[in-house]
Amino acid sequence: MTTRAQGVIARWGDRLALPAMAPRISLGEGGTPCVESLTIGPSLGLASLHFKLEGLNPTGSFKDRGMVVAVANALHEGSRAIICASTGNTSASAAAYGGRFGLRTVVVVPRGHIASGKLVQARVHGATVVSVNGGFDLALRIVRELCERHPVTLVNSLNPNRIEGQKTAAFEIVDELGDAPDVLALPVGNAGNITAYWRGFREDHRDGRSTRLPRMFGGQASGAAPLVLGRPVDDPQTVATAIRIGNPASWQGAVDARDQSEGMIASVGDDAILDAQRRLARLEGIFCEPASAASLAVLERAVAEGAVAPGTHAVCVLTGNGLKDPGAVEAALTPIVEISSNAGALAHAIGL
Ligand code: AN7
Repeated sequence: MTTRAQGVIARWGDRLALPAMAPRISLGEGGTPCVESLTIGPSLGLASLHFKLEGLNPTGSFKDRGMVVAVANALHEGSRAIICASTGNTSASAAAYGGRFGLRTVVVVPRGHIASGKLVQARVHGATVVSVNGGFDLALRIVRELCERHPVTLVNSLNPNRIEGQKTAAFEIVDELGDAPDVLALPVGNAGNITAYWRGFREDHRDGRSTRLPRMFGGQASGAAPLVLGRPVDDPQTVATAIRIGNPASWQGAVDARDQSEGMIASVGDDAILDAQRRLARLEGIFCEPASAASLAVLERAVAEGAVAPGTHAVCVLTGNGLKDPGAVEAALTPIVEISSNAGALAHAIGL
């Protein structure tokens, strides 16, 4: 029996397309809890709702699952440097693993649209941080071009090792719940994760580890919803900066996951995203980042529209930790009550 502390490669290595001689590295990623909803799931009439807390990975997002596999393969191939374009979480993950395993790490981010915590992570772990005057799609384009000319390993999800590592989250859900859920809801940005989950669930089903295949429900922010519109978006906008992406690299993977699973990719407004984020925090005790809350928002939309029936077993993937992006919630917080330093003033302030 392997444990969380040993990481994704130790636990799932025999089910990953990773060369046998690649180093078995880890930062303790994976093994995240699937926590049952106490309030929101019952209020939606669901048979069960679980939240997969991917914000509890070492760098605070699901990206670590794929990054460890991509970095293991980069080391195996003798690479000395890794690079990615990122809306924030990939850069934080690349920086941490690159630092730990002695690789030069370069991250390219859209200027002014990265959550503060993610940018601090990339820098504190020692990555070279470069910002571009444009969005993620531009950053990815120039990074890909650079990788064609220079011996630097691309660790965006175009790197197949990333998707391989990320599919392990589906394995864990099947393990923990005893079968696949009826519905899996998750945010969709560059579309690597929905591609990875669908692969993981199909492999479990093929291998007899699950009896069901879940319907895949993807949430895109309404200002950044290329997969909903069916065409790239030039200037995507959303408060959920992690999924501020107009031309997803894994477009076909997302469409296949949606269509083969008889699921849906729908847009949700920034207001619905922030409202879902706030209710997760207040009612369930879970602080995820805005993009992550798009999973709940899209599930709620599907229930409201009758696309998900009462009695369904659902899982929402909460992809990243809310602490990364305090700026997104600050405006809506109730003010701190200021008092002078005595018990009488305290009692008065709290209505006693
Ligand atoms: C919290 O870090 O694209 O659909 O560069 O950080 O697999 O892209 C992040 C994406 C969802 C979307 N939730 O996943 C990046 C980046 C969070 C994220 C997504 C991201 P994909």
